[in-house]
Amino acid sequence: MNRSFRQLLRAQKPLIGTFLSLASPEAAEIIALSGVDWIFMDMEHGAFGILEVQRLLQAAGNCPAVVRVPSHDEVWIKKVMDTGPDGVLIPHVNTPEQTRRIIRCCKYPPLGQRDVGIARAQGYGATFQNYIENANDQMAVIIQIEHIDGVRNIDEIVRIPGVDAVFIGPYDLSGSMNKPGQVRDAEVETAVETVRQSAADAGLPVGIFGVNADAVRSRIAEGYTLIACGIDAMLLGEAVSSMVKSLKST
Ligand code: 3PY
Ligand code: MG
Repeated sequence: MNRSFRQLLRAQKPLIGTFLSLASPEAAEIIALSGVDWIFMDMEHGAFGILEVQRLLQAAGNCPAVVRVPSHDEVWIKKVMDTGPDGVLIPHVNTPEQTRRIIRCCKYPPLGQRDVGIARAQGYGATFQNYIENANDQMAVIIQIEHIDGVRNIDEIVRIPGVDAVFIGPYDLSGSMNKPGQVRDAEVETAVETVRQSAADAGLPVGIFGVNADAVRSRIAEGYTLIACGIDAMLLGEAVSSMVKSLKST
């Protein structure tokens, strides 16, 4: 049997993925065919809604996909989970109380109280029982730490049952420290390392975002395993721009 994304995540070997921010099933398909280990579908900043997410997941096929929900709102979280992603990523988690509430709506009993729907995740009903019995084990719940308040509370947050991984958002974290965009600033780096160490001590996989390969290479050596590198729109823009520059300079 194929291992689920959550099981791959728990094996703590590097998983290299990239951001999908364009509401394009073709872009999802192209990325899925590119050899990535996972796709980070971004509903928080990407211009797409629930139906687009479902189409993007269909286009991604067998490539694991994690959807970042736009907010902690239970309505968003349950709708996204019912489209059948391999994981959900919840941005801006700052407190243990928020984390407990998130786990409550992401996990079926006994870990939580997830709503019982019948949608794409449950094979539109055809695989309902199997999904209900296995979703807690197979669908990853990843919380994102990206504010200094979350860093302060990290030791308690990582010990809440049901948290499957921690993902660091260095950009928002730098903003919360009044250093927006300074992701390699020494104080921001110390905060990032505090989160990584705390999650590692709790036995959780840790992920991080970087805009390109140079930004994430050292993170892999530092023990991060859930790597989100680059954004589809930026990658497209950079590829076209470098082609145009090379032709214009000849
Ligand atoms: C951030 O860096 O704030 C992010 O959310 C990247 O995932
Ligand atoms: Mg962020």
